[in-house]
Amino acid sequence: MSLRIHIWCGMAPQTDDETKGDGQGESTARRFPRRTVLRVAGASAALSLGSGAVTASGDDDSDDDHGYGSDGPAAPKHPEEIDPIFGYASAAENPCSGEASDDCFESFANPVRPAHEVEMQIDIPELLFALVEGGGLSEGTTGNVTAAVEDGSVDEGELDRPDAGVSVRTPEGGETVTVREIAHLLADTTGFRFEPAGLRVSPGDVVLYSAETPDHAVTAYHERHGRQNRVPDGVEAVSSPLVPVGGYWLYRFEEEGVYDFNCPPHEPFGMVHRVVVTDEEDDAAELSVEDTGRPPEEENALGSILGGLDPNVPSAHDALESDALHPERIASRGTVSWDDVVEEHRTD
Ligand SMILES: [Cu+2]
Repeated sequence: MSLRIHIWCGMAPQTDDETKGDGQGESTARRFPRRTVLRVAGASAALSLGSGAVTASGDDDSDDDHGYGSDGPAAPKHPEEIDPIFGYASAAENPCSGEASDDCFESFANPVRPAHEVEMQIDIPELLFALVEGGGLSEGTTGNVTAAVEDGSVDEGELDRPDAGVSVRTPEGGETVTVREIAHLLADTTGFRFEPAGLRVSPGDVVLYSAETPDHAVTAYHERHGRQNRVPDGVEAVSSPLVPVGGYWLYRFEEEGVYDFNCPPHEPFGMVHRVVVTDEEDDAAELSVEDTGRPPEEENALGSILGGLDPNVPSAHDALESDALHPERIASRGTVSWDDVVEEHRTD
């Protein structure tokens, strides 16, 4: 696999003192940011391309500020309409970027104002990548740790030599962490994720997709993408481009029914998303699946990029078949977190 993740670049260290009562987690957290759910502070400004919004529909020739004040942030040009296939993508600064609120939604011009936000993230501790890079774990330890966290919590009784130290090379030099610490980090790993994974919207609602880490896109399971059709009848092959970090993609959901999406670079790691379009909280339309192409991926390849440490995250197929993402559950709850999907998978 040729995937490269330069996980140390531009990463704002984040402390999290959740220790799970083992007395070890806190010191680890100081040395290694536990999570890489990346809030790219400053990165969006660096990436701002002024008026360099891109639009598939090409109608970016208006000169007005489309709802941004003259002294506001670099004004992305918003289209009057969102393309029914390609939506509307922008590399300009995202006014919301993980901070969804009516205030930031109002930063968008009325014709394209979103009502919901979905974040595209990576939740893999940096230390795990450092372990892979350094090759510091033996096969036996890898298998033991993977088995001990299979249900999402660390069963210390299952760990062989939990206090044994493992050397890790970091940009600062070297560190030693214990097997126990590695197990807790693995148990907390949920991989590549849309958050929320499941979302209910009303017909006509616009959804803002915020790219918090690189290489994410939002692509419908559709015959014209060579996949099963998993969108309402008549809906075209919806897709965003790859959305640059700090940028965003807008899409308006018009047809009632269930839309299944994946992030093409990360579908092998289970990165999927379901939108239920309905006005009825208690009466979600059923998912319609036509066998027009490949079904969702049945295996999750996260273990292969983590040197064999496998956090037991569901595959694309298993996530979309889960009770957690059942259309009726999404319709009644409004949102379903990826954490719920992972938890169901680990404890079933
Ligand atoms: Cu992705």
